[in-house]
Amino acid sequence: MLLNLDASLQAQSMLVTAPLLKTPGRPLHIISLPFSPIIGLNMSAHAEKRVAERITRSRGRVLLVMDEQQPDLVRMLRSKGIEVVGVSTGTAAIVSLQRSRPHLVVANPFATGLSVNELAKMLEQSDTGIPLVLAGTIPSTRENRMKALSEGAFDYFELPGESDLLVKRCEQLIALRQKIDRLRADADLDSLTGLANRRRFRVSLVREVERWRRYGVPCALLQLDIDHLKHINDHFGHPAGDHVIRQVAQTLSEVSRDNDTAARLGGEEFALLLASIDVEKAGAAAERLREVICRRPVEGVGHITVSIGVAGCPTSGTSERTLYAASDEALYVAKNGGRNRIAIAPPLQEKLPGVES
Ligand code: GH3
Ligand code: MG
Ligand code: MG
Repeated sequence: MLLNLDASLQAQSMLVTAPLLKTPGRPLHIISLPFSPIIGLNMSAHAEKRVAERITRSRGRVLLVMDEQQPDLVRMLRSKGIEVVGVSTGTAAIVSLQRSRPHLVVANPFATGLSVNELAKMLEQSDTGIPLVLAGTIPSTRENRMKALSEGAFDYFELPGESDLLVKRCEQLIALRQKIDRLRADADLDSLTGLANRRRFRVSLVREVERWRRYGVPCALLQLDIDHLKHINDHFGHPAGDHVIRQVAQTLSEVSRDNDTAARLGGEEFALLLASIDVEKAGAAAERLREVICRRPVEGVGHITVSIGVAGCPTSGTSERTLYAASDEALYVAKNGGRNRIAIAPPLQEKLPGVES
């Protein structure tokens, strides 16, 4: 947890009693407090955890759907650097799939409770389109292979005789799957800052609001806009303006937790979607974020400021559209109030009756 919310309990209580918090405005380029990160030790531990996770994620993951353990096959796959994330029977495969997020499924077509057709369809329809390969002890005749291909699998291999061929095919399909994952990740990134782009942000917003609808888990949306960037561009040049944008992005990325989404929505506008957090804590987090950004000088430019609009789900909106609109309105309030401040969207009850949530 990088935004030290606990340290800002005082600010939180202020937010509870004041739905529209405005902090005193400070003129541009004047504050020169030393940069005191909210990140400190936590930051490196967090970064280390992320690196470790990335390394684990970069290894191929295979889920085996078989009635029996397959020690020889598991050993062969491991010797190629492929992790076997589980061995489950047909009926348990769905749960294992969600939990282990494999790159590839290898299934015995005769495993208990398994319909190859259904499994293939389910894998294809999953978010990432996970390929399926069949393997078992019946002979790999032309007929059996043709049946596997017709049912949506990538081939059928006879065990144990064709284990080496199966492992080769696993390596090939995992490499392809990882390439698709990389391309997809790139397509979701903003090229100037490396943050999520608007497209990726929309997906996250839908996911978080859905989590509220299904499980009652709150979330909050911060919309952040750099103050007077036009002036900075005019005064210091466009590359300096780019540098400002990148530094704000860097701070956003440093303060986000794994389940948060930091995005550049376009130009000098950003969003930080905070998962599992109520609007009071989000307000305190926004205030700390504003402080961190304005204390951290940008090389060649000096101190910069940002304005932030905060809206909580369900407090200020319970759909993607209304939550976004509420944080947008709050940002407008912060700008109009003099910039270098945060504003929190008012609770829905305070709006006129009949206003859609
Ligand atoms: P405000 O405090 O009202 O937000 O003022 P502002 O100057 O930041 O906002 P305004 O909407 O008037 O202008 C946005 C500026 O942001 C102008 C535009 O050139 C600049 N901008 C947008 N995208 C980029 C970019 O990618 N790089 C740079 N350097 N500037 C950008
Ligand atoms: Mg703007
Ligand atoms: Mg701006």
